[in-house]
Amino acid sequence: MPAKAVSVINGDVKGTIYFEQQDEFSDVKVTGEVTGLAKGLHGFHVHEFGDNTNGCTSAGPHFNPSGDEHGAPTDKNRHMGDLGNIEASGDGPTQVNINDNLITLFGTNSIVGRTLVVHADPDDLGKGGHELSKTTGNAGARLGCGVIGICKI
Ligand SMILES: [Cu+2]
Ligand SMILES: [Zn+2]
Repeated sequence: MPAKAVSVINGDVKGTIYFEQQDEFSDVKVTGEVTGLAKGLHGFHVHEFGDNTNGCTSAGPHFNPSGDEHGAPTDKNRHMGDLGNIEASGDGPTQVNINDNLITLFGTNSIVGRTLVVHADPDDLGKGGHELSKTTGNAGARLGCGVIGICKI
């Protein structure tokens, strides 16, 4: 059975992002768009909690069930929630089109019920040498976020 989820991003930036997975062994396709981003790279992560009580801050740290360090989506050692960056052209909505082989919509490590966050700054993918590189990628403020919910297929 395929699974589908959606996150409606709100805050200083807005957007709608879909997650689709054919079965528990396949990649997750992440597609959609975000509006209101300044030109450049913006960190894009799944954070641990589906809690927006105090805005995006309440979403907590990057979703990291394996206890790894922050990294790039292509790294072996990464947080499960590390989806890297999205790149805004500064002209029109930012299209998102990511295939990820670590996040899942199935089982105990499902990202459903957690929060998707878009950041003000580039994620340095753990390699920036900043004190925050290995935890957050030093991606700065949380510009917008949305809880990931089950979506009609
Ligand atoms: Cu983040
Ligand atoms: Zn991370």
